[in-house]
Amino acid sequence: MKDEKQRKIIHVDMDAFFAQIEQRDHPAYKNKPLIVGGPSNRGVISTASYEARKFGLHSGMPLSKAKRLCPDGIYIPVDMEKYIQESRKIKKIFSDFTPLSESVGCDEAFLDVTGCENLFGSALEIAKKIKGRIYEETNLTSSAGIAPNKFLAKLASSINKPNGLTCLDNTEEVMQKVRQLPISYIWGVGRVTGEELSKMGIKTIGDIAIMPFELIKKKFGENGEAIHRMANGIDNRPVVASSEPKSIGRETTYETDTDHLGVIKATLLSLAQRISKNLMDTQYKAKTITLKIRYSDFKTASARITLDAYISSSFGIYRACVSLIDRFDLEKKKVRLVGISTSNLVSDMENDCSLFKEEDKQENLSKAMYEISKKFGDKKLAIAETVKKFEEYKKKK
Ligand code: TTP
Ligand code: MG
Repeated sequence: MKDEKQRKIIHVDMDAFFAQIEQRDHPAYKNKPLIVGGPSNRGVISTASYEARKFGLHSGMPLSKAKRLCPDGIYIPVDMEKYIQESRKIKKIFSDFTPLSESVGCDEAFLDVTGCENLFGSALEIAKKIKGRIYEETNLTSSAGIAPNKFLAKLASSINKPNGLTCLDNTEEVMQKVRQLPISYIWGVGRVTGEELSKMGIKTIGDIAIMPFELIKKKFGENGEAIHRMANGIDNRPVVASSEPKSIGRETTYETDTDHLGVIKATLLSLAQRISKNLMDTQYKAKTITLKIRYSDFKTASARITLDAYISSSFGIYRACVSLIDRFDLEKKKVRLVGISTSNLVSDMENDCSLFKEEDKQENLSKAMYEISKKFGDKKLAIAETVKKFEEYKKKK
């Protein structure tokens, strides 16, 4: 990590992301209080357009309350698939400017552009170019902040929204203004910490900055240390490049080649369970499932299906594979290896944006099983069908 003074960090955050996309796509929603949210998000607002924010509406507010505050607003459900497409375009633009781009949610990222000056110009010029490219390619506005650390960069992007571009250096002049801001502007100060601090009479960033470091550390632990440092404009956290796996898969080679469909299906279920666990561990979901089969003559064939929804359940992966089985030559050839690969992945960051509809029972069941196995170990839980199929297989051998 470079010396704090030398670092050039840009934070980019899309303005009213979901709402802006809908306003772009529906001229009738332009300049109107638009509220995106719905039942899949447990009846709370995902986001409100800037016009709706004037009525006091914000993300996380129950829709029932929103409708009281803004009865004439336009209320529409979340269309996550659409927002993910836009999110991907934006992330691609970031990666064109620096490999050091860290996603923090579906619509924002930190970019460390230290040393990129020779390629793209100063950090300010880079931020302008990024905002320009985003607008050109998506017709959406974003806000960017430029600073020597992450805390100030995020603060910078948030203070002139929408369509802002702000530089904050950790000079005394800047810090004087920062100190006047409420503590909620500091990362890591959520509702609970905020209330605790407020009980101690701490309201602004400046209030916390002058508190003895040891006191804040004692009361809030590591989080307190970070909060105190940020209040003093210090934040040494590096920008960590987000690495997205392209696919997650597993394969098995049989000790003895088989043509038994039951055995192959049992293998698929077992592989699907392992992949499902891996997806859940890493908090990914997949949309494309590829089934690979190597025959006893070592020839390999594969088939894939792209589903309508993103899944991580073993049932879903298994079902997709079974739907592909007819495409293979299992009547004439024996099978040596079976593999499943899941791709077209979406990550937790999109999950943050309530991507995954809670109604899917199998996804929920799978998640519940995953939680139980995390607590009590894998062996306690096995799907009855897998056990049965493997027992049949063992008997046959
Ligand atoms: P944010 O960047 O926090 O909000 P925003 O882009 O809507 O508005 P701002 O201009 O203040 O940045 O979140 C990005 C998207 O994530 C947002 O459009 C909707 C979604 N989201 C939720 O679904 N629930 C939430 O509680 C929050 C905070 C965001
Ligand atoms: Mg945003």
